[in-house]
Amino acid sequence: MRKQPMNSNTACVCLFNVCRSAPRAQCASRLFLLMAAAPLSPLYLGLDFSTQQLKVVAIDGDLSVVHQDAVQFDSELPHYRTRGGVHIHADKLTVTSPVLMWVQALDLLLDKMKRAGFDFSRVEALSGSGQQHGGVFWKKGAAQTLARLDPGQNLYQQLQDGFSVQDSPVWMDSSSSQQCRDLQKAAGGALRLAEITGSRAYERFTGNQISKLLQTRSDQFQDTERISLVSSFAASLFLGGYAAIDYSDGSGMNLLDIRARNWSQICLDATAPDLDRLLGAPLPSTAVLGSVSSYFVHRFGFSESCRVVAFTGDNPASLAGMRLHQGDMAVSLGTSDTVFLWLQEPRPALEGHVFCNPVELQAYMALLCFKNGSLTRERVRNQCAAGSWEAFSDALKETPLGNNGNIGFYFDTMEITPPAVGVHRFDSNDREVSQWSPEVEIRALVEGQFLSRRLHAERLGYSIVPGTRVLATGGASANQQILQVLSDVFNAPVYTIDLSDSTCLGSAYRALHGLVADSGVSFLEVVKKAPEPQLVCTPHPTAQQVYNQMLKRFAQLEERVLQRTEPTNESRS
Ligand code: ADP
Ligand code: XUL
Repeated sequence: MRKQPMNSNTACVCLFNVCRSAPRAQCASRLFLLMAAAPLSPLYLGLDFSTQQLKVVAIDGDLSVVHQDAVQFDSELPHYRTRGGVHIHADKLTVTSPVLMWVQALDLLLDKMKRAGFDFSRVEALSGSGQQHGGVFWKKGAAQTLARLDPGQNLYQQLQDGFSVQDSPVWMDSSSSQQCRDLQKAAGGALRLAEITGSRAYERFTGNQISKLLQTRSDQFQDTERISLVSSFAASLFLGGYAAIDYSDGSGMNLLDIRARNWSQICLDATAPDLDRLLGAPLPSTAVLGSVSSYFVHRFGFSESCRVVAFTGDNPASLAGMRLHQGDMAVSLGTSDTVFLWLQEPRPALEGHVFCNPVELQAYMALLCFKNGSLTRERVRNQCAAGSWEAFSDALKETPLGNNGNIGFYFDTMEITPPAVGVHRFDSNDREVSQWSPEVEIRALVEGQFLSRRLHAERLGYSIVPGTRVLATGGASANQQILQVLSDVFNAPVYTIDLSDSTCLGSAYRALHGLVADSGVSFLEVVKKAPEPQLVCTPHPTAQQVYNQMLKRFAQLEERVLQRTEPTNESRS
């Protein structure tokens, strides 16, 4: 604990609880600890540079949130003319964000906090996250600018000339198909690339964007002295020098060997010359990178000893915010569905992504994205349950586990996992049928969605073991009957966790953990005071038998559906 000078605000707390009411001068034991009154206890900041906004959360040592703020890019920085924080270019494939918008957003956020009376001197450590895959290209000479920032001016004024590329490619970009094909060829195929980097080649992954820059705008590439991810760019602003890319966010580049935890030479060579120098050495996500630069000390009153813990990607930060345990799985049932898995042994596949784990060095996490989530459930609810979630739930209650062998696939739009489209219904003899009763349709949709989540999670190395928990979040986690199907299909208890800001909170937790990670204290030990998830469903006794059988048929039928789907521009070869 920090020592504070005694003043009128300072409370005296006896270690042995014996002299609470006694005046300080009369304290018999004299074994009291001078503890600052609540306003002076240390704080931990978590920032999130997401697609549409920059957010911050401050927590105290008890993990209680004491401050929250945000800057919306579209409305608060309208001169960048972004929509949803991005520019979609005329080819519809290229999607970028102005890097100076992110810099200016940080100026604005810190000014807001200062005006709100936030006491920066109490921040003992900070960390953060960024939208994954986005790349920032620092111009030659920018390191010097960063190291000599003048506290009399804002960051935006001083970094105007700091970037060789003004419009950073972001995760929504899909313009680098050619580079993806080239990389897969150089690595020995899509699966081989996935085995090395955790994912086959994806257009949005930073390595393929770097390669595209080199091939299409080589002057800008030549003018670059350092390449950051959005996360490490943000950390660099606080450090006043280039921050290392952390292993977890670095896994979203198609460049990192996720087992060796270093850049893969094959991938570097296939992407750009001398790339390891431009990227710097990657570091563990728990690493303390240094202290905030004197700019932040003098301009905002940060303490000189305030530590900067490596920033990471938004999905890894969210895993930390949800406090996933080994063997757990988190399912977010939002506009689209995402699945996070904690993995000990990764088994990268052609779908989904395996990243190094952000909170435990030896572990991994997997991320699967499913585009047809709540919007498809809403469409079927409107067609089969007159727009009522209650009637939709009743249909689930009234139909048997396994739906009498009927299996459905519902991809209203081209799915990511697996890359298939259309609605496909099969009866218990695997014969294609064109329609079902509304109740059968509703159960087939929900069972089909969760069988798919399980199939693809298992392909990445996930297995259900005793003690496995499924944590559900997002809008549809309010629906008990949907969660019951989730519990049955996974044969595991389902818990709900109410988190509006898991990325920011995860970053603040990581800041706190970063201070003690080197002494071997685990992340879960540090966050044990956070509220526990609530148990909402347990699996039906027959669930295991029903769905183990069904999963095998589901996998075969999915292959049939895939054979009918045209390949997408995302290279699956
Ligand atoms: P986002 O991904 O945009 O943050 P949310 O996590 O807020 O979205 O989820 C919104 C979705 O939740 C809506 O599209 C809606 O279909 C779904 N939803 C809300 N309430 C229910 C319910 N009772 N049952 C099933 N789905 C629901
Ligand atoms: C993950 C991905 C997005 C971004 C933006 O692979 O592309 O989730 O991290 O949130």
